[in-house]
Amino acid sequence: MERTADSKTSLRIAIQKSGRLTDKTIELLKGIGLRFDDYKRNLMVKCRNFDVELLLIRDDDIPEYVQDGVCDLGFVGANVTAETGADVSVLRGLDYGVCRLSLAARKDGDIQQLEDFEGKTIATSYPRLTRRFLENNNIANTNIVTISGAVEIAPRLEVADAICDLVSTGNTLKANGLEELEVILESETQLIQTNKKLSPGKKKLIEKFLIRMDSHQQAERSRYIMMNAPESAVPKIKEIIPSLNSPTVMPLADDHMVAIHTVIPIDQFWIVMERLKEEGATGIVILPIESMIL
Ligand code: PRT
Ligand code: ZN
Repeated sequence: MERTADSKTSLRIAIQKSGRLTDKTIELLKGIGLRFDDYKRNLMVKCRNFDVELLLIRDDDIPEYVQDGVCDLGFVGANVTAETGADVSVLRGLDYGVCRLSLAARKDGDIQQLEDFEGKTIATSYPRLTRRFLENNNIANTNIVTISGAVEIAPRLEVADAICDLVSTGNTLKANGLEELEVILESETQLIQTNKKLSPGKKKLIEKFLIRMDSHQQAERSRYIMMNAPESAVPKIKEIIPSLNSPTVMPLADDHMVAIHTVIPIDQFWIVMERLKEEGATGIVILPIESMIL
Protein backbone atom coordinates (compact mmCIF):
# COMPACT_ATOMS: atom_id res chain seq x y z
CA MET A 1 0.00 0.00 0.00
CA GLU A 2 1.34 3.43 -0.95
CA ARG A 3 1.58 5.57 2.18
CA THR A 4 1.46 9.31 1.97
CA ALA A 5 2.06 12.09 4.49
CA ASP A 6 -1.68 12.42 4.76
CA SER A 7 -2.76 8.79 5.01
CA LYS A 8 -6.47 9.64 4.67
CA THR A 9 -5.84 11.36 1.34
CA SER A 10 -7.18 9.44 -1.59
CA LEU A 11 -7.20 10.68 -5.15
CA ARG A 12 -10.60 10.43 -6.70
CA ILE A 13 -10.53 9.75 -10.41
CA ALA A 14 -13.57 9.84 -12.69
CA ILE A 15 -13.68 7.39 -15.57
CA GLN A 16 -16.41 6.38 -18.02
CA LYS A 17 -18.55 3.63 -16.52
CA SER A 18 -19.42 1.81 -19.68
CA GLY A 19 -18.47 2.94 -23.14
CA ARG A 20 -15.72 3.28 -25.68
CA LEU A 21 -13.16 4.66 -23.23
CA THR A 22 -13.77 2.28 -20.33
CA ASP A 23 -11.61 -0.72 -21.28
CA LYS A 24 -8.65 1.35 -22.47
CA THR A 25 -8.72 3.49 -19.35
CA ILE A 26 -8.87 0.47 -17.04
CA GLU A 27 -6.09 -1.15 -19.09
CA LEU A 28 -3.99 1.99 -18.65
CA LEU A 29 -4.61 2.09 -14.88
CA LYS A 30 -3.72 -1.60 -14.58
CA GLY A 31 -0.66 -0.94 -16.76
CA ILE A 32 0.64 1.54 -14.17
CA GLY A 33 0.26 -1.06 -11.45
CA LEU A 34 -3.13 -0.14 -9.94
CA ARG A 35 -5.31 -3.03 -8.81
CA PHE A 36 -9.10 -2.84 -8.40
CA ASP A 37 -11.84 -5.24 -7.36
CA ASP A 38 -14.96 -5.58 -9.40
CA TYR A 39 -15.05 -2.20 -11.10
CA LYS A 40 -17.81 -3.34 -13.46
CA ARG A 41 -20.55 -3.52 -10.86
CA ASN A 42 -19.82 -0.56 -8.59
CA LEU A 43 -20.08 3.18 -8.94
CA MET A 44 -17.11 3.72 -6.67
CA VAL A 45 -14.11 1.39 -6.44
CA LYS A 46 -11.11 1.63 -4.14
CA CYS A 47 -7.70 0.77 -5.48
CA ARG A 48 -6.02 -1.99 -3.46
CA ASN A 49 -2.43 -0.78 -3.74
CA PHE A 50 -2.47 3.00 -4.34
CA ASP A 51 -4.41 5.81 -2.65
CA VAL A 52 -6.91 6.10 -5.47
CA GLU A 53 -10.62 5.58 -5.79
CA LEU A 54 -12.43 5.45 -9.08
CA LEU A 55 -15.80 7.01 -9.70
CA LEU A 56 -17.48 5.30 -12.63
CA ILE A 57 -19.94 7.64 -14.32
CA ARG A 58 -21.25 8.74 -17.74
CA ASP A 59 -18.59 10.52 -19.73
CA ASP A 60 -20.78 13.65 -20.08
CA ASP A 61 -20.62 14.17 -16.30
CA ILE A 62 -16.84 13.82 -15.95
CA PRO A 63 -15.71 17.39 -16.79
CA GLU A 64 -18.15 18.94 -14.32
CA TYR A 65 -17.31 16.51 -11.52
CA VAL A 66 -13.65 17.42 -12.02
CA GLN A 67 -14.41 21.14 -12.33
CA ASP A 68 -16.35 21.09 -9.06
CA GLY A 69 -13.62 19.15 -7.26
CA VAL A 70 -15.87 16.15 -6.62
CA CYS A 71 -13.11 14.28 -8.45
CA ASP A 72 -9.48 15.37 -8.60
CA LEU A 73 -8.73 13.83 -11.97
CA GLY A 74 -10.73 12.46 -14.88
CA PHE A 75 -10.20 10.53 -18.08
CA VAL A 76 -12.48 11.89 -20.78
CA GLY A 77 -12.61 12.82 -24.46
CA ALA A 78 -11.49 16.35 -25.33
CA ASN A 79 -14.77 16.64 -27.24
CA VAL A 80 -16.81 16.27 -24.04
CA THR A 81 -14.69 18.71 -22.02
CA ALA A 82 -14.87 21.27 -24.84
CA GLU A 83 -18.63 20.92 -25.16
CA THR A 84 -19.27 21.34 -21.44
CA GLY A 85 -16.85 24.29 -21.29
CA ALA A 86 -15.71 23.04 -17.88
CA ASP A 87 -12.93 24.92 -16.09
CA VAL A 88 -10.30 22.17 -15.73
CA SER A 89 -6.64 21.69 -16.61
CA VAL A 90 -5.52 19.19 -19.21
CA LEU A 91 -2.59 17.22 -17.79
CA ARG A 92 -1.99 14.74 -20.59
CA GLY A 93 -3.30 13.85 -24.03
CA LEU A 94 -3.65 10.10 -24.48
CA ASP A 95 -3.61 8.26 -27.74
CA TYR A 96 -6.92 6.44 -27.53
CA GLY A 97 -10.50 7.47 -28.20
CA VAL A 98 -9.11 9.45 -31.10
CA CYS A 99 -11.81 10.99 -33.27
CA ARG A 100 -12.94 14.26 -34.80
CA LEU A 101 -16.10 16.31 -34.56
CA SER A 102 -17.25 17.10 -38.08
CA LEU A 103 -20.01 18.75 -40.03
CA ALA A 104 -21.50 16.40 -42.59
CA ALA A 105 -24.32 16.55 -45.08
CA ARG A 106 -25.97 14.39 -47.75
CA LYS A 107 -23.59 13.36 -50.47
CA ASP A 108 -24.61 15.22 -53.62
CA GLY A 109 -27.12 17.30 -51.64
CA ASP A 110 -27.35 21.10 -51.64
CA ILE A 111 -24.78 21.52 -48.86
CA GLN A 112 -21.36 21.14 -50.43
CA GLN A 113 -19.28 23.71 -48.58
CA LEU A 114 -19.26 25.73 -45.40
CA GLU A 115 -21.25 28.70 -46.73
CA ASP A 116 -24.08 26.36 -47.72
CA PHE A 117 -24.85 25.76 -44.02
CA GLU A 118 -26.39 29.24 -43.80
CA GLY A 119 -30.10 28.93 -43.01
CA LYS A 120 -29.95 25.16 -42.58
CA THR A 121 -30.99 22.84 -39.74
CA ILE A 122 -28.15 20.88 -38.14
CA ALA A 123 -28.65 17.95 -35.77
CA THR A 124 -25.96 17.36 -33.17
CA SER A 125 -25.13 16.26 -29.63
CA TYR A 126 -22.58 19.10 -29.58
CA PRO A 127 -24.70 22.27 -29.89
CA ARG A 128 -22.22 24.54 -28.16
CA LEU A 129 -19.20 23.58 -30.28
CA THR A 130 -21.26 23.55 -33.46
CA ARG A 131 -22.71 27.01 -32.85
CA ARG A 132 -19.35 28.45 -31.92
CA PHE A 133 -17.68 27.06 -35.03
CA LEU A 134 -20.39 28.36 -37.34
CA GLU A 135 -20.41 31.79 -35.71
CA ASN A 136 -16.62 32.01 -35.93
CA ASN A 137 -17.03 31.32 -39.62
CA ASN A 138 -19.66 34.03 -40.02
CA ILE A 139 -22.56 31.64 -40.44
CA ALA A 140 -24.94 33.13 -37.93
CA ASN A 141 -28.27 31.93 -39.19
CA THR A 142 -28.67 28.21 -38.54
CA ASN A 143 -31.11 26.09 -36.61
CA ILE A 144 -29.26 23.71 -34.30
CA VAL A 145 -31.29 20.75 -33.09
CA THR A 146 -29.83 18.93 -30.10
CA ILE A 147 -30.27 15.16 -30.13
CA SER A 148 -28.48 12.72 -27.90
CA GLY A 149 -27.94 9.70 -30.11
CA ALA A 150 -28.14 8.30 -33.65
CA VAL A 151 -27.46 11.75 -35.03
CA GLU A 152 -26.49 10.29 -38.39
CA ILE A 153 -30.04 9.29 -39.27
CA ALA A 154 -31.46 12.79 -38.76
CA PRO A 155 -31.10 13.87 -42.44
CA ARG A 156 -32.83 10.69 -43.64
CA LEU A 157 -35.68 11.30 -41.20
CA GLU A 158 -35.79 14.87 -42.49
CA VAL A 159 -35.26 16.15 -38.99
CA ALA A 160 -32.24 18.09 -40.21
CA ASP A 161 -30.39 19.09 -43.39
CA ALA A 162 -26.99 18.25 -41.95
CA ILE A 163 -25.30 16.90 -38.84
CA CYS A 164 -22.33 17.61 -36.63
CA ASP A 165 -21.06 14.37 -35.09
CA LEU A 166 -18.00 12.40 -34.05
CA VAL A 167 -16.22 10.50 -36.79
CA SER A 168 -13.42 7.99 -36.52
CA THR A 169 -13.34 5.62 -39.51
CA GLY A 170 -16.03 7.51 -41.45
CA ASN A 171 -18.00 4.28 -42.01
CA THR A 172 -21.10 5.51 -40.19
CA LEU A 173 -21.30 8.62 -42.37
CA LYS A 174 -20.80 6.56 -45.50
CA ALA A 175 -23.45 4.01 -44.49
CA ASN A 176 -25.91 6.87 -44.09
CA GLY A 177 -25.11 8.55 -47.40
CA LEU A 178 -23.38 11.47 -45.71
CA GLU A 179 -20.19 13.28 -46.58
CA GLU A 180 -17.78 14.86 -44.10
CA LEU A 181 -17.37 18.53 -45.02
CA GLU A 182 -15.60 20.32 -42.16
CA VAL A 183 -13.65 19.07 -39.13
CA ILE A 184 -14.49 21.36 -36.24
CA LEU A 185 -12.47 19.66 -33.48
CA GLU A 186 -9.75 16.98 -33.34
CA SER A 187 -10.20 14.92 -30.18
CA GLU A 188 -8.48 12.32 -28.03
CA THR A 189 -8.86 11.07 -24.50
CA GLN A 190 -7.34 13.43 -21.98
CA LEU A 191 -6.36 13.26 -18.34
CA ILE A 192 -7.90 16.35 -16.76
CA GLN A 193 -7.33 17.83 -13.30
CA THR A 194 -9.49 20.02 -11.14
CA ASN A 195 -8.52 23.68 -10.78
CA LYS A 196 -9.78 23.62 -7.16
CA LYS A 197 -7.09 23.86 -4.49
CA LEU A 198 -5.54 20.49 -3.71
CA SER A 199 -3.99 19.42 -0.39
CA PRO A 200 -0.23 18.80 -0.38
CA GLY A 201 -1.00 15.08 0.07
CA LYS A 202 -3.10 15.01 -3.09
CA LYS A 203 -0.55 17.02 -5.04
CA LYS A 204 2.09 14.47 -4.10
CA LEU A 205 -0.16 11.60 -5.16
CA ILE A 206 -0.84 13.27 -8.51
CA GLU A 207 2.92 13.66 -9.04
CA LYS A 208 3.43 9.96 -8.38
CA PHE A 209 0.50 9.05 -10.58
CA LEU A 210 1.92 11.12 -13.45
CA ILE A 211 5.38 9.58 -13.13
CA ARG A 212 3.80 6.16 -13.50
CA MET A 213 1.67 7.29 -16.43
CA ASP A 214 4.59 8.87 -18.26
CA SER A 215 6.80 5.82 -17.72
CA HIS A 216 4.06 3.60 -19.04
CA GLN A 217 3.38 5.80 -22.08
CA GLN A 218 7.07 6.05 -22.84
CA ALA A 219 7.43 2.26 -22.60
CA GLU A 220 4.43 1.72 -24.87
CA ARG A 221 6.00 3.95 -27.48
CA SER A 222 9.37 2.20 -27.33
CA ARG A 223 10.89 -1.20 -28.05
CA TYR A 224 13.99 -2.88 -26.69
CA ILE A 225 16.14 -3.98 -29.58
CA MET A 226 19.05 -6.50 -29.57
CA MET A 227 21.21 -7.36 -32.57
CA ASN A 228 24.57 -8.66 -33.64
CA ALA A 229 26.69 -6.59 -35.99
CA PRO A 230 30.22 -6.34 -37.36
CA GLU A 231 32.33 -4.25 -35.00
CA SER A 232 33.30 -2.00 -37.91
CA ALA A 233 29.64 -1.05 -38.37
CA VAL A 234 29.19 0.25 -34.80
CA PRO A 235 29.81 3.96 -35.57
CA LYS A 236 27.28 3.85 -38.42
CA ILE A 237 24.76 1.93 -36.32
CA LYS A 238 25.08 4.46 -33.49
CA GLU A 239 24.13 7.16 -36.00
CA ILE A 240 21.10 5.22 -37.20
CA ILE A 241 19.68 4.41 -33.77
CA PRO A 242 17.82 7.35 -32.24
CA SER A 243 18.76 5.97 -28.83
CA LEU A 244 17.72 7.57 -25.56
CA ASN A 245 21.16 6.91 -24.13
CA SER A 246 24.17 5.48 -25.87
CA PRO A 247 23.58 1.83 -26.80
CA THR A 248 25.19 -1.06 -24.92
CA VAL A 249 27.86 -2.67 -27.11
CA MET A 250 29.23 -6.06 -25.98
CA PRO A 251 31.95 -8.22 -27.55
CA LEU A 252 30.98 -11.63 -28.91
CA ALA A 253 33.01 -14.85 -29.20
CA ASP A 254 33.70 -13.95 -32.83
CA ASP A 255 36.29 -11.15 -32.60
CA HIS A 256 34.81 -9.06 -35.36
CA MET A 257 31.24 -9.16 -34.09
CA VAL A 258 29.48 -7.32 -31.27
CA ALA A 259 26.05 -7.47 -29.65
CA ILE A 260 24.19 -4.16 -29.47
CA HIS A 261 21.27 -3.50 -27.09
CA THR A 262 19.24 -0.32 -27.08
CA VAL A 263 15.79 1.26 -27.04
CA ILE A 264 14.11 2.76 -30.10
CA PRO A 265 10.89 4.75 -30.55
CA ILE A 266 8.21 2.61 -32.14
CA ASP A 267 7.32 5.17 -34.80
CA GLN A 268 10.81 4.86 -36.30
CA PHE A 269 10.84 1.09 -36.03
CA TRP A 270 10.76 0.06 -39.70
CA ILE A 271 13.07 2.79 -40.98
CA VAL A 272 15.65 1.94 -38.32
CA MET A 273 15.26 -1.76 -39.00
CA GLU A 274 15.85 -1.43 -42.73
CA ARG A 275 18.91 0.73 -42.25
CA LEU A 276 20.37 -1.60 -39.61
CA LYS A 277 20.08 -4.54 -41.98
CA GLU A 278 21.84 -2.54 -44.68
CA GLU A 279 24.73 -2.03 -42.23
CA GLY A 280 25.05 -5.78 -41.67
CA ALA A 281 23.04 -6.22 -38.44
CA THR A 282 21.76 -9.79 -37.98
CA GLY A 283 19.70 -11.70 -35.43
CA ILE A 284 17.66 -8.61 -34.62
CA VAL A 285 15.33 -9.25 -31.65
CA ILE A 286 12.66 -6.75 -30.62
CA LEU A 287 11.03 -6.86 -27.18
CA PRO A 288 8.18 -4.88 -25.62
CA ILE A 289 9.04 -2.83 -22.54
CA GLU A 290 6.98 -3.01 -19.37
CA SER A 291 7.92 0.40 -17.96
CA MET A 292 10.61 3.01 -18.44
CA ILE A 293 11.80 5.48 -15.80
CA LEU A 294 13.82 8.24 -17.46
O1 PRT B 1 -22.92 6.43 -21.72
P1 PRT B 1 -21.94 7.51 -21.92
O2 PRT B 1 -22.55 8.88 -21.98
O3 PRT B 1 -20.80 7.44 -20.93
O4 PRT B 1 -21.22 7.19 -23.32
P2 PRT B 1 -21.49 7.81 -24.77
O5 PRT B 1 -22.43 6.91 -25.49
O6 PRT B 1 -21.80 9.27 -24.70
O7 PRT B 1 -20.03 7.76 -25.40
P3 PRT B 1 -19.24 6.60 -26.16
O8 PRT B 1 -18.89 5.50 -25.23
O9 PRT B 1 -19.91 6.23 -27.44
O10 PRT B 1 -17.93 7.43 -26.56
C1 PRT B 1 -17.08 7.92 -25.58
C2 PRT B 1 -16.02 8.76 -26.23
O11 PRT B 1 -15.30 7.99 -27.19
C3 PRT B 1 -16.48 9.95 -27.05
O12 PRT B 1 -16.87 11.06 -26.25
C4 PRT B 1 -15.24 10.26 -27.87
O13 PRT B 1 -14.33 11.00 -27.09
C5 PRT B 1 -14.66 8.86 -28.11
N1 PRT B 1 -14.90 8.36 -29.47
C6 PRT B 1 -13.90 7.99 -30.33
C7 PRT B 1 -16.07 8.18 -30.11
C8 PRT B 1 -15.78 7.69 -31.39
N2 PRT B 1 -14.42 7.57 -31.49
C9 PRT B 1 -16.85 7.41 -32.30
N3 PRT B 1 -16.57 6.98 -33.43
N4 PRT B 1 -17.35 8.37 -29.73
C10 PRT B 1 -18.35 8.08 -30.58
N5 PRT B 1 -18.14 7.61 -31.85
C11 PRT B 1 -19.37 7.30 -32.65
C12 PRT B 1 -19.92 8.52 -33.41
O14 PRT B 1 -20.77 9.27 -32.57
C13 PRT B 1 -20.65 7.85 -34.56
O15 PRT B 1 -21.92 7.39 -34.17
O16 PRT B 1 -19.11 6.34 -33.64
C14 PRT B 1 -19.77 6.66 -34.86
C15 PRT B 1 -18.78 7.03 -35.92
O17 PRT B 1 -17.75 6.09 -35.99
P4 PRT B 1 -17.09 5.73 -37.41
O18 PRT B 1 -15.93 4.85 -37.07
O19 PRT B 1 -18.11 5.00 -38.22
O20 PRT B 1 -16.66 7.00 -38.07
ZN1 ZN C 1 -21.90 10.43 -23.15
